[in-house]
Amino acid sequence: MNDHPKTGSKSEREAFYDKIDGDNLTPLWEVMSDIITPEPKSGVMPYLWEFAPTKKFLMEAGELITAKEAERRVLILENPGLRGTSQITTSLYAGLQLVLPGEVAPAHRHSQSALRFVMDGGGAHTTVGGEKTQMHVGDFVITPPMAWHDHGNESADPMIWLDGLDIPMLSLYDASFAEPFSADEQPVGRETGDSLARFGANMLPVDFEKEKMASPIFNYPYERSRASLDRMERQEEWDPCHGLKLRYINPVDGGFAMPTIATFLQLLPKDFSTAPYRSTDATIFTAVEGHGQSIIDGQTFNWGPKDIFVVPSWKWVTHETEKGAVLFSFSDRAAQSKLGFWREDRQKN
Ligand code: GTQ
Repeated sequence: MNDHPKTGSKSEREAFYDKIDGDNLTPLWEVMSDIITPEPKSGVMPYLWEFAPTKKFLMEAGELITAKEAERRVLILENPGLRGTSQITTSLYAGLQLVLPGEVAPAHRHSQSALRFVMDGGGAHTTVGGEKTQMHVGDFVITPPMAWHDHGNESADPMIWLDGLDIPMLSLYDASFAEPFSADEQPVGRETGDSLARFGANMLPVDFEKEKMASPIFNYPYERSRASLDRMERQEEWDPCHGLKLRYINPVDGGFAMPTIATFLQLLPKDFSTAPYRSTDATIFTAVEGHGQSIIDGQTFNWGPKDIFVVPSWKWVTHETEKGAVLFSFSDRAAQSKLGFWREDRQKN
């Protein structure tokens, strides 16, 4: 005999919730399906920032405040579904940074990892951990956690790059530390190109032992990555969902170049349409070359060079292009993979 046990009425339950509320207790069964969802449920919205109008606003900001006064003169790309949070996705921050000719963005360091993807301009430099690198359009540059970094522009043109940081992840863990350097610029102690020579030739210094999680290479020049795609294109072996897609790696262990953020460069050949794809890592894309169209969760976004768009977690995406295109992208896949919950799904044709 299994008599249904006697339980409380709705009002008795509510009275109970009120009673325990003052002791900072609350019933799981009222919220369980909201917090443990059968599929990702995100406030992140698909969105595209066109480069030209955004650059105009950034140049206006250039007349309002100096890089030094601002510390970093950046317009944050805030997801329309997450306004007021400085987030482009739930776990990532992105912004467009402007350094005008002659300016210095003063040296500081923080526990957040940063990537720069160079968008526009004739040349600027960043110094990271005592080595200076020149930045050119399409270069992917890393600032590892707690590495001193300052940026400068000795060229005649304004320089704009896309910043991607794991700020929301550090906030989630309450693990943010930051400090200024004692001068605007840190001393340069290594030759430009030293780390690329040591670690970027498919070789490692013979007794090198891994100490840090981030890649010891901190500038991945576009010229090199593009040349690989160019050479591979001749083989005409396309991934149905990605075209030709490479991930930037830490040459020491083959993992992603940054501990938390995964970065990719992909080529879509002429007259190519990708098969529907979704993954749990909401992804920020920017076109480096070419024009195309992406359908994200049923919404169509047309893009050209330097436009930036965001694909939320677990929303279907397809890309297509007529004349061919190159896309750079980044996401929190590096973190999700390490933590064991990253997932992807490909629609079978
Ligand atoms: O260049 O160090 O967009 O510290 C946000 C925070 C850039 C930077 C950002 C930063 C930086």
